[in-house]
Amino acid sequence: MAETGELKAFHEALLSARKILAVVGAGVSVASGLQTFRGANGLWRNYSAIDLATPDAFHIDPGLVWQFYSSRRFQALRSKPNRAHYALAELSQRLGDKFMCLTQNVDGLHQRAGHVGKLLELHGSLFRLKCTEFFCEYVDEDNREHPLVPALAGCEDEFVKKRNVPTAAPDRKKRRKVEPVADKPAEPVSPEFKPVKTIPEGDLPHCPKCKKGLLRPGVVWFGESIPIKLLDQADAFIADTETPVDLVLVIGTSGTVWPANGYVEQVKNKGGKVAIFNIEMNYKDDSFGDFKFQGDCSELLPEVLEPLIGSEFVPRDWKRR
Ligand code: BJW
Repeated sequence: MAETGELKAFHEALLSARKILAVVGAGVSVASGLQTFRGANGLWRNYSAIDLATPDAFHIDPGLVWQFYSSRRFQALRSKPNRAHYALAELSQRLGDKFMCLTQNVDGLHQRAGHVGKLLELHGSLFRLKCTEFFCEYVDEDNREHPLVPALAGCEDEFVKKRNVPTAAPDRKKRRKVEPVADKPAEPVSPEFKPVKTIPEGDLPHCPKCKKGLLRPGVVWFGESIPIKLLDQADAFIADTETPVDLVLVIGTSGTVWPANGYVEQVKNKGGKVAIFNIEMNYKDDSFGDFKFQGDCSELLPEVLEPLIGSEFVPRDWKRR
């Protein structure tokens, strides 16, 4: 936690900010049991999560990439929002249009915590499905079935200690909706090497509209463009000189991916203050942030945002790990 003087200065910036931007990354969902991309946890069956998040990986082996995303969908569905998600959701409710959250996360936990208003999922959603056929525009915006097809059953618990596996284990013969059943979020562990099964393309999810195209996860992979509509909304929020963004909260992200990291720079270059919340102070160089809060953001955010959000916003059934 920051020195008292730094916290006081941060609170002054927080309370006087005309608009606030949050740029959020995978670290925010760690307390919910989900893993980050980079570092020791960014592995899936000995593949780098980064290498699997590319159009090339999907082109070369869609079965491999689908198993990775099927596992991620399952993990996200069975996890619960944590205190960081609830703190940001409360901020969104209190500040309305004066707050925008740019999340790089695709797990849907912000919405499940009650986030309202300007929440932009820059990198898409695990629960959106899109057809890969060029002329087919099929999109399923909110599909929470698991497994999507029988061939995708069996790769659910890669990162999960056995004691946290839900009592209602997935019925691999039937498709079903996954309910979050564990009070305690699953804890990520280093995955051991397990060979990945080969799935013929015909057994993967296909488009119900054109009946031809392979479906893909509606996420934004490296080299793909973030939807222009989202970029325009983010630009408009930051470019508005009448009501500038005076503070950007950079939460649980390594800041290595563009354009998300570019928005932090833009606010800084326009004279806004930067507050970094991270378990490790690895964001850019040492001099980058005006305020630095090192630690688990699910612990830090509710505390440092308290002057704006109060302390009564976390649901009663939320359990600390
Ligand atoms: C905690 C914590 C706790 C842990 N509490 N903290 C060369 C130079 C510059 C740019 C480029 C370049 N070459 C290519 C580019 C552009 C490229 C890019 O940025 N590449 C860089 C890697 C170099 N960007 C793109 O390609 C983007 N598109 C684009 O630029 O389009 C241009 C275009 C225009 C028009 C037409 C065509 C193209 C798209 C980027 C999409 C990124 N996609 C992914 C996958 C999404 C789907 C999925 O989830 O699977 O997004 S990759 C991956 O990285 C994922 C994440 O959202 C993203 C960011 O990662 P994040 O969230 O920061 O996670 P980590 O793991 O890196 O960090 C976690 C942090 O949490 C760490 O700091 C921990 O310490 C911390 N932490 N526990 C607080 N408890």
